Amino acid sequence: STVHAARQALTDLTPSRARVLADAVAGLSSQPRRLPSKYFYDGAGSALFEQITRTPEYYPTRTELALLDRCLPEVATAVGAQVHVVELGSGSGRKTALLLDALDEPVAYTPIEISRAALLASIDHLAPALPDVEMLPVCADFTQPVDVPEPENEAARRLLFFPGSTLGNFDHDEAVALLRAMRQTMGEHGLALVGIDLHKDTATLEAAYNDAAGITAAFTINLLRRLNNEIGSDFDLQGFHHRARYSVANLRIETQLVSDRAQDVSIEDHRFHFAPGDAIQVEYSHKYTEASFQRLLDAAGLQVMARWDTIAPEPAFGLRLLRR
Ligand code: AVJ
Repeated sequence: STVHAARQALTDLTPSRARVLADAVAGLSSQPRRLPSKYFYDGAGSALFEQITRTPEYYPTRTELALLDRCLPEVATAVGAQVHVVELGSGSGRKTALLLDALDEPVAYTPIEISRAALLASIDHLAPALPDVEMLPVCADFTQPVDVPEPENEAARRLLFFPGSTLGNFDHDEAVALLRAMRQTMGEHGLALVGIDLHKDTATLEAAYNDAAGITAAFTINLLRRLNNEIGSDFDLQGFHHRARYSVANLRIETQLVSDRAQDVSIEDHRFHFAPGDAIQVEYSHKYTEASFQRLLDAAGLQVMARWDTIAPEPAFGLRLLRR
């Protein structure tokens, strides 16, 4: 079956236990303490993220879906026929379905996703409806170099798809490195469609990362559960709480796990002491201005070919079609 074929074609570069362990120990040994946000996304974390996207406070997903609906016909015209879509952090593939539907003869789809469970589920969903699209899933951390599989149709033009403002999880230098790598992956004639959440009032932003039902808090705490399961750390899941605040100076939501009391955490031979109120920085979600995004593009050697922005009173969110 198509599904079976997709599973067979899976390129599996899931981060190893040793890698997760080394990153966790390095991050907790540094000052300020931090843990990489990419490790939010195990099977449970990806499922919690999908729940976040359905909370009333988390506006980015529904806002971007509506914006995609408006802009995809123009994107399809700009990109032309015979496209190989390469998506970074593809998650559930909900936005991909819209994109592949809008394109003229998409020939291949390469989702690059760190959560193996989310990746396989997305292919199981997408493949049956798109029998003519070659599915080339890659389970990998897209911040590391990834060889994009070559589709059978070698003439296909690449379209990189990076929605959701996932770019916002990276600081300036990381974002520039990622955009440069994307520029390379696009090739001379490729394009990229990138979603960016835009700077707005603090109340709207902080509500989006502190939903009343507590799903975002559960998503943040799940990082500790994942580490306990995978690398044998002994974080007390009841001993830390989620905190997400908007820094206007840095144009980003800063999400932390804050220790409720004095406690020690062990990972193999390493011991980490936390005083009450000590924080671990776990996620940045940058919100862009025209100028802050342009700075990244200039540093990466990319140009805006077309742009779409939401219209007030919708929350501000943008899509940018990029070329070299
Ligand atoms: C999936 C990375 C775009 O940063 O807004 C949602 C993840 N974290 N709520 C974001 C997230 C907390 C989300 N991205």
